[in-house]
Amino acid sequence: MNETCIFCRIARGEIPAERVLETDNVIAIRDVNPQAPVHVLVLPKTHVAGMLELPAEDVTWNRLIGTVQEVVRVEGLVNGFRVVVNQGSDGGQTVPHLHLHVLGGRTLQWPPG
Ligand code: DGP
Repeated sequence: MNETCIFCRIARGEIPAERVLETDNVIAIRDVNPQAPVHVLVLPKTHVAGMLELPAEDVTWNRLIGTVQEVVRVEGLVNGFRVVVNQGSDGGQTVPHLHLHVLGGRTLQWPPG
């Protein structure tokens, strides 16, 4: 855990967030600044700075993707959705704790900016 990381603090319950789903290892919360009718962040409870800090074989990836699938189901995204990881400064990452954005509920444009 990271004392000052905002997503660690949300995971610990120190900062409120609307939780969509929670397992022992992963939480799914609504983004405070939604970019689509459904905008949920899926993140590990333990601190991981970004994609490159989590080995490909780590079971956390399965847990994150499993939670994305469950979010899609409970949010009823039957027409599709988008999963995004913003990584590093060029990728537009603002919170250095790995999180998957799940966006849906409208037709999404491509390419992103
Ligand atoms: P990124 O730019 O990919 O690092 O996305 C960070 C997202 O986190 C951004 O869309 C806004 C969201 N966010 C930042 N602070 C909070 C917070 O305190 N609560 C919630 N629910 N979302 C937050």
